[in-house]
Amino acid sequence: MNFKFSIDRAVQQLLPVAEKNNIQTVWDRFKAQQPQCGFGKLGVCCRICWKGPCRVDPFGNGPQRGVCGADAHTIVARNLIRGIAAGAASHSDHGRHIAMALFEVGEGHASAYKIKDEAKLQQVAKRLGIKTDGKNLQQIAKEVATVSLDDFSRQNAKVPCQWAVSTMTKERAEKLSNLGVMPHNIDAAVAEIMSRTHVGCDADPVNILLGGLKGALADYTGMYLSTELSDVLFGTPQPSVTSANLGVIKENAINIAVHGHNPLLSEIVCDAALLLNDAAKKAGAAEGFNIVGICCTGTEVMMRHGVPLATNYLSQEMPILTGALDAMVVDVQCIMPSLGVIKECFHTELITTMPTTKIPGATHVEFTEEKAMDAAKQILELAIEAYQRRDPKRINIPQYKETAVVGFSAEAIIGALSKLNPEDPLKPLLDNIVNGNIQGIALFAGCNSTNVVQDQNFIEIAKRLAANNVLLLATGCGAGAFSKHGLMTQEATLKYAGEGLKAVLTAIGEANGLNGPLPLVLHMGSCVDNTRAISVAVAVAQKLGVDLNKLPLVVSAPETMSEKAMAIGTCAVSLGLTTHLGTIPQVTGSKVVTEILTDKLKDLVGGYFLVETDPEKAAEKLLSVIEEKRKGLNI
Ligand code: XCC
Ligand code: SF4
Repeated sequence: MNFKFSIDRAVQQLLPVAEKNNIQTVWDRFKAQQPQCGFGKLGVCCRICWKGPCRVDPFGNGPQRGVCGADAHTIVARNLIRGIAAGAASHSDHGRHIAMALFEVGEGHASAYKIKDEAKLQQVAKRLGIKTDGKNLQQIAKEVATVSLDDFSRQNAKVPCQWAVSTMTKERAEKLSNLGVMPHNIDAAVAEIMSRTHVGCDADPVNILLGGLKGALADYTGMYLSTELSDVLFGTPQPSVTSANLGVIKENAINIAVHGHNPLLSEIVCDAALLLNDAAKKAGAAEGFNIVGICCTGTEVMMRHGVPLATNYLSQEMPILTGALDAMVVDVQCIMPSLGVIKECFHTELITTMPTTKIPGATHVEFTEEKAMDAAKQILELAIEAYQRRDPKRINIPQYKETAVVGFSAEAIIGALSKLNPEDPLKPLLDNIVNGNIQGIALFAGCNSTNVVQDQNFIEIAKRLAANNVLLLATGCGAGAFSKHGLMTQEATLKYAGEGLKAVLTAIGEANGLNGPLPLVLHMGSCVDNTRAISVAVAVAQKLGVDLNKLPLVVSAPETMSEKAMAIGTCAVSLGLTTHLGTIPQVTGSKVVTEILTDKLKDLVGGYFLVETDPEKAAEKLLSVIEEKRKGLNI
């Protein structure tokens, strides 16, 4: 194979193992798919009804309308917002599960869970306008859960989702309400997208895209409550030191990877592993259980417990190829069906846990809030059994791992800043933005994609921005990339940060008793945790008395692929942020849609998509956006 797949050396070491064992990886399947359908890539293929599939000829020679008369603009817009709806549904379904668990705790059920962060519960209650005087924690939890669940069920369209309006700047909330894109009900916004894109409904691309913005803001609502209520139940992350990449898998331990997105089960698996560690040792594993993470579930337990990250999305098949992974426990989203095939070649037990995510070849251990601990114990037993089947001759653990300082929740960042100025923690940050030590802030988010060399865009763009004194934040598989490649370390700050940025990170680090700076990239969590970054941005904007679109803050999703990423990206744009995409979105078959997304939205909401596949050019463009925003603020 003559093209490079990944800059991750652990992946590079294991690909020949796959080849030798005749195992197809994501990259083999990508190659087998070439050339991929050009109509699909442009977004001009419609399969919405059975008169189709219809496709519009992008060169203008063939048909320009589908059988029903839909043109390229209608088709592209409809396809895009259906993706946004799926993304919003995924994030908010995750949020619903967390809210339901909190409700159960409030009712005195779900004994595996408790309220771990009382202060956060109080703070959330206050934000949602819930009176807490004289109420006990359980009551408050129940009311917070109820108000959160109202955001899924409210029928009065005049009352907006409370998690949305209470978390953005006032100007932003008003702007979005006036545009008619502020959701009143997460589920209704998703349903509305499905209904308006049914055959013979909305055909106006502008109107369709506005429906997409509303869906993206429903996504925002679901993400926000997922993060905050997870903090209430499992604790708000604080900085800790851990490590990342396949070298975290241990030969003399029973290795269990937690993979997916929802922390409800993985949290309990971590608890149970501590309880039952002796059983693992008795089975012959000197180091007991070793829990490692993949994708966002991995990130959740990494942020809260310092569980090391095995890998991010695109290389999720690799842990099995080490021959030392005894079980992979998956919940929902971003889990490749290929895992069920690949694990057949090894001893690894693949365990699905959610009724909506079953995979052929996997063992299903159903998870419920009520029986969470039982499920976790059953999973550990399956892992012990699998460990007995392990073939020592096939073990091949790439000895690559990097230190990663993680756990930068908004609270942790404000806490660190408060060591410089206890009365006004944001002031040191603002002062340094104004004096130019920090030129701006970039939030890296989103996935890996086979369309680019894995992790490369993240690393290249980040290094360039850091050298130009941009403060870097990251979530999701982007954060996974940075942690695997050693950019979440103090050494990276010393090596790559520009002088101004280095001085600021060092001042904060030393005020916090670190012998040196904060890490170069601050790990803010999983994809739903993008709202952590937004909460910091909103606080900064409020302090400056401006709306979000005025801040020298950019978002970059350089390897984006999932429908959730479409929703998050559109949400960032709706909030007023310039959002870079490093893969070509499947919309370019419509000039109208492309122009709206990359340009016209700027007038409407202040944010827009900046598409640039070349990492160097992308960094330059992001830097000029930051400069333009600074000029706008007269700094
Ligand atoms: Fe999935 Fe969250 Fe994308 Fe990673 S970043 S590939 S969505 S795991 Ni969310
Ligand atoms: Fe074709 Fe219209 Fe049906 Fe789409 S909705 S498949 S364009 S007939």
